[in-house]
Amino acid sequence: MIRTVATTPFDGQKPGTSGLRKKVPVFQQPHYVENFVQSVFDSLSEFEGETLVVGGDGRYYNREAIQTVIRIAAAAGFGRVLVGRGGILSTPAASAVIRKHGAFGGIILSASHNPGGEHGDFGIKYNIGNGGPAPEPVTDAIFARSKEITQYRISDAPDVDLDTLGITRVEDMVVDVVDPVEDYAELMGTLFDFDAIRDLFGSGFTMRFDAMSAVTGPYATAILEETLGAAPGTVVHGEPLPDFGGHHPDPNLVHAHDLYERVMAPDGPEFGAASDGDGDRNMVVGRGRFVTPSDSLAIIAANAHLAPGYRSGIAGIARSMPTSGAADRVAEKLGVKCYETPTGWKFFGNLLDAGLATVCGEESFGTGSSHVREKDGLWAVLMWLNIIAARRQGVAEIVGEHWAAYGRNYYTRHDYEEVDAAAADALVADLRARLDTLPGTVINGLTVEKADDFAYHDPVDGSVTTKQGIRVFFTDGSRIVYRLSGTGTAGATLRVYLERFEPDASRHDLDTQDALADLVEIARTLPDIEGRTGRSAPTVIT
Ligand code: G16
Repeated sequence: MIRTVATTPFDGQKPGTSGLRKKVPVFQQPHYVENFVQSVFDSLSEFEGETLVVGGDGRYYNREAIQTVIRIAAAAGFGRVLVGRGGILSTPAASAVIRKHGAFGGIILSASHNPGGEHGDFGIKYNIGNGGPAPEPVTDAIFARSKEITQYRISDAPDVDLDTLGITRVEDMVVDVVDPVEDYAELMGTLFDFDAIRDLFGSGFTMRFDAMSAVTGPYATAILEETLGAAPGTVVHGEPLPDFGGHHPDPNLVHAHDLYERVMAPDGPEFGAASDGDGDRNMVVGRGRFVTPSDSLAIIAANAHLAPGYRSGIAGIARSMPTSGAADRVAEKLGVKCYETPTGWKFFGNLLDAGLATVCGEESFGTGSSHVREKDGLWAVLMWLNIIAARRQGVAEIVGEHWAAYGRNYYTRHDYEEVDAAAADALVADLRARLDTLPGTVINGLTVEKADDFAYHDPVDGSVTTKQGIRVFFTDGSRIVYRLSGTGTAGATLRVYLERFEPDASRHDLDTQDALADLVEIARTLPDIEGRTGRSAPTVIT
């Protein structure tokens, strides 16, 4: 039976950079999930009888939320729900399933790289029919609706058995529990030279893939070990756990430090990779060389033609504004355009749909392509394996040759997490107020060339997105960017991105923090980070 339940709005159901993210207890409040999901459906139209894809990264509260989504979807009139077995679907796999099955859209339960567990983070994100995150007009409509919602409609059917493949019904709606890996693995097989990668592993190539007890475990085990012949045990922390084993499932030098150390050891594996909570981020490290996400994007773009799915070349590259300019140099050489978008994968959707870009990437450990409309951790890892297999070179050699050919963009990001939100807002507002007076100023020997607040003009739909980050450019080609994160759940996170281009190959082996030391100092003092936030050092450096 379908019931109509009276409700009142909750404050703050505003989707951020990537969906609504809050602490688990916030989502556990009566009506909280229901209100948001109903607000999503109320913001859409003409989905009667259509298919909705539902799945999540397996974190705490995943199963409960999925049952609620299914009941509300049935009441709203969807014809079919495709849900991953065990409630599991990585974010890129959900995107692949939406596209392959021509679904109307999908609901993904995840807070990505944020910690999970009873007191950890949870999230709900709506993806549209192209498989990508809902664009801003849709998320704005959802938020507006959430502020005026008075009722939701929900089926009182019993829980669906999420662990058994096959079809059941909730009211008139078909619920199809599907294998979460199958469609995704099949897609990967069409893009990459699996035979060459199989030969690579067959010749004794060693790898360690850290799934961080998050969603990519089943995907990596099926593809790397069972299909491509990587040695059993290549995938570690391969079982998705509700609390990610108490770890922070964020593949970077801080939270995947163990992997980094192991690959850097002389007797370690030749190649290491990790993915995040929901499988869309990736970290790549070869013996003796960590690859920054910005370099990874550039190297993937320069070598994509080595993979069968990209043999005819790429149409263009897109990167988020804070991502380094390394990809721009590749685009120039390839004679294609490099688009610069605000942070957030949703901004790539139009470019990919219009065929303007094939490969996209972000400094926040995200890379992907037009095969889906999300960034894709395992895709990036398979692309690297394909490149390594085709070039018969290790990661360090590939990176070294890339820098020799294009120059090196030294790059680092300094995060100040959980700072007082008002102080962070004031810091950015103050920088914004100084934009006109900064050019010409000499700070620690570097002259400011120009400064602005990044605004994006979408070339496809003409929309304009403003206030996407303060950029300070120096006459020597260096750059500092300040922006506030849109994915945190406590206080504010100030991100400071620093970059300097070094064409001289004899200076390509400096330590990144040393190479950027003068910029780091300027970045700290220019907005007086310590005075305003009380923080004398960043909490995370990547
Ligand atoms: C999300 C977005 C990315 C963005 C990242 C960091 O990633 O999809 O596009 O780069 O957040 O955003 P922010 O700097 O605002 O915290 P994920 O992996 O969390 O979905």
